[in-house]
Amino acid sequence: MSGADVVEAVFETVAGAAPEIRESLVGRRRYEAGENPSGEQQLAADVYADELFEERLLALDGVATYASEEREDVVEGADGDYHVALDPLDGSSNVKSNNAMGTIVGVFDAPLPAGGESLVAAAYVLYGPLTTMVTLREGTVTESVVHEGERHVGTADRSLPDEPTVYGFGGRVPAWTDAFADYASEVEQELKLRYGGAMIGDVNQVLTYGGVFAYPALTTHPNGKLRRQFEGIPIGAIVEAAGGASTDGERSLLATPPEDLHERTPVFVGNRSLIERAEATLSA
Ligand code: AHM
Ligand code: MG
Repeated sequence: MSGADVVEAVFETVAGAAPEIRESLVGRRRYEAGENPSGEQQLAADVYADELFEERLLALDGVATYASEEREDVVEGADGDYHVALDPLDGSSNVKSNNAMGTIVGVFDAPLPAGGESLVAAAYVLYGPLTTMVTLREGTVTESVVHEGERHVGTADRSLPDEPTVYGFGGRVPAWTDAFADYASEVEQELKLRYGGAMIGDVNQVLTYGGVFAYPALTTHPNGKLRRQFEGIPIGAIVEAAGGASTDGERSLLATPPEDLHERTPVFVGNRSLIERAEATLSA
């Protein structure tokens, strides 16, 4: 199978599973006994989504391994040249309050952990009032509506509006660094707050309206909360391909490969001018 065929098969599989993931939430809003490798409590819905994607994606020709935020190690499949990294249910704590959630996918042509230079395609599903899927392949960002597991293309070449409108910043304000608090107080004067507790929901607002989403370094958690492999790199790549920019505070999220699969990183994505200002303020 060519790389393009493998990517298409991964996207088709993820879209095909989306209605089942949605349906699975009924009755899976309770916490499981275990924790994920980042030490966070797992919901039954996290575990279900992880197992479903593992089984379906490893069954595809060309997919050699599967890694996810919900399991310690990379799982080997058959031979193949491609490696998929998933956040099966991003923002899953929103299941209790019935707010948005997502699935994040990165397809790499090198064994995981792997950085932005090995990313061949990325996508996310947003379980909102509609199920939508945003894909990045060959430099183009496409938004589709997922209906009965099929993608129906809405916008074929998605790009951030030039004029930014919204922002959303994670972490408790008392845990923000002084430099980040300075940046936030400037942005607050210019943009409108939109924060939903699921990165995918918040990033999709930035893609739609322009602006900036950040989960910064905290005084309590110097590398922030989000994971570079599963969240930072795929989302950084999508926003960059849509004409925006990303940073970990110093450089593009795609510039530094993770040393560890579950490594955390500060994440900033949005309009280039806002990302450049973040880098300037944080390094001052
Ligand atoms: P998860 O992947 O375990 O669900 O955690 C990541 C989520 C992001 O979607 C979101 O941006 C962040 O956690 C919200 O965290 P907080 O509740 O601290 O605002
Ligand atoms: Mg996540």
